[in-house]
Amino acid sequence: MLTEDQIHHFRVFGFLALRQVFDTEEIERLGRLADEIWSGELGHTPSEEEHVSMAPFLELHDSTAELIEDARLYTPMTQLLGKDMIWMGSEGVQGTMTRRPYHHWHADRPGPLELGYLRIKIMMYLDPMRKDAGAFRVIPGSHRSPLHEELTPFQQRHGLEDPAFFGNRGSEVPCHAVETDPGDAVIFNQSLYHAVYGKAGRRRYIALKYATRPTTDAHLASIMQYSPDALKPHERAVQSESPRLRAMINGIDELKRRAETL
Ligand SMILES: O=C(O)CCC(=O)C(=O)O
Repeated sequence: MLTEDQIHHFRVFGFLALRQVFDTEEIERLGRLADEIWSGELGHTPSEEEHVSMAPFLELHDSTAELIEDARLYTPMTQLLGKDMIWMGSEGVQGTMTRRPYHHWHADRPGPLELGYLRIKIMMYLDPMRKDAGAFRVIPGSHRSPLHEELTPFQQRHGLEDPAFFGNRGSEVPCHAVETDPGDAVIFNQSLYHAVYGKAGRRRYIALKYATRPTTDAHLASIMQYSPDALKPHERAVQSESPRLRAMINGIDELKRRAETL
């Protein structure tokens, strides 16, 4: 359960670190299950240098799917997104999504139209992350106008090999590095500008995504633009008997039909 202070922190800065949500035994078990899923799906054990990115991920195994509705994550999500929130899918990544030692500054949901539709991603790093060794860096408050729009040049350049961000190297942009240990969870608004520098070692993470239930065509258009697969939830989620998961999936078919007519 989030406190009022934590809710304010999230609304104002666009992110929140929850410390030691899961204990060592739980996180080690999750790490073992994640390794098993990666190895099983790939048909081999990934080497330390190998980049692996799977979505959906938690949905691939009964034991990991439980995390989606674990009260320690689910309850904070309902506080921030409402009890009628929807499930947007999960990711399991070893390395970075860019397959590079860095992931330059970007927002997952950029642009002024996106600021009115709250989507949240939870990052759970299975290995310790430090500022210059793979930690999740954020520009606090960049999920809000006018800072968000002022950072548009970052979004335009983040795919380049060695871009300058207002004359700075990416790793020198003023920011807050959310250093984490396994068991911590980082919650962020997907319109927040974030980056990663200095991937070290295996760098494994699991991500969970939730969103406010869409109520307008603009919300649906945004989902279709950035994450159309979220409207096609994995069979394990669709077949689930769990009231929480069912509530998060409920009505998605209808939303998908509406979205397809836009
Ligand atoms: O690799 C990470 O820790 C961050 C991933 C990221 O930037 C994203 O999911 O948008």
